[in-house]
Order: sequence, then C-alpha cells, then structure tokens
Amino acid sequence: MSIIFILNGPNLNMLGTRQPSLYGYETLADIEKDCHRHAAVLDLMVDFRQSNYEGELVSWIQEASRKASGLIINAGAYTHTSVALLDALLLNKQPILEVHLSNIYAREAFRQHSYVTPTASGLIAGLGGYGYRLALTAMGELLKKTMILREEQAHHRAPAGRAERSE
Ligand code: CA2
Repeated sequence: MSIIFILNGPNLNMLGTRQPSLYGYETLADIEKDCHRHAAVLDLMVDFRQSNYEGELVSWIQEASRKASGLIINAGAYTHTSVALLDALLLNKQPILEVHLSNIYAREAFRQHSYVTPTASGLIAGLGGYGYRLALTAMGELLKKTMILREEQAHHRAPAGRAERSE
C-alpha cells in the first residue's frame, strides 16, 4: 500500500486553541484522524507529523523521499522563509502537494510568497482542515496517473524489445 507523508510545520500544534476565526476550531489531532479515515477509503496509508523545528522537517522530507509515494506539506511560517525546506523538497521525486488552512494569497504580502510552491504539483489554500482531505484525494489521482503512465511506458517498450530480439 502507498504511504503518504503529511508534514506540518511550526505552531500548527496550536490549532483549535487560538485564532479560530483564521484557522478554525479543528485541532491538528482532528485533522489527523480525518486524514487516516479518508486515506483508508482511498487505499492509502498516512504518516502524519508536526514539528516546530526546521531541521526536523528537512529530515522528514528526506525520509519521505526514501519511504513515501507522495508528500503533502503545510510548512506553516517556514513556507515563506525556508530555503532549507526548498532544497530538501527539490530532491524529492515523488508528487508534492502544498496545503494551507488559510488563503495565504488573501493575507499579508509576506505570506504571498512560498518556497514550497515551485516544488509542488498543486496547492490547496483557504479551505481549513478540509484542504488536507482534498489533497489526499488529489494525491490518490496523481499516483494512479503515475502508475498508468509507467504501465503504458512498459507496454510500449515491450514490443520494441521483442522486435530487437527477433531481428
Ligand atoms: O494557513 C496556513 O495553513 C499557514 O501555513 C499557517 C501558518 C502561517 O504562518 C502560514 O502563513 C499559513 C501558521 C500556523 C499557526 O497556527 C496557529 C493556530 C492556532 C493558534 C496559533 C497559531
């Protein structure tokens, strides 16, 4: 079964305790539970983590490139500051999806630049915890497409291989 890493950056452990008008009433534990439930429906497995430390997030991104089929990331404030996260994400060959609870493009100017976006296949912002569920659905579709493409490529190579051998 495909494993999807879902990584969360600084202060997201505070969700549901403060600023509900901005980030909603759901806690990160609520979102994690919903992700596990939804992943089961999609036949995916989720490894859900949160850290307040940039270096730990970098290590987890590297771990994802070895162990996961896809990566969903809400890098929190590091989204707007971290070249270290960008460099780590650039090394990942798996699909990456960026999630934000709030619509970062409707907020302060400094939140409207993301170091994650150039590495991501897609971005979901402004839909609260529901964005994680949407990202999982999209990841399932991306992985299906990748598998179909690989099967097609293998299929197209086979006849050429046979022709070479028979000549
Ligand atoms: O909208 C998002 O998901 C953000 O990644 C959240 C980050 C923010 O720095 C980004 O610009 C956008 C902040 C997460 C902090 O969450 C808190 C939740 C409750 C109380 C305090 C902080």
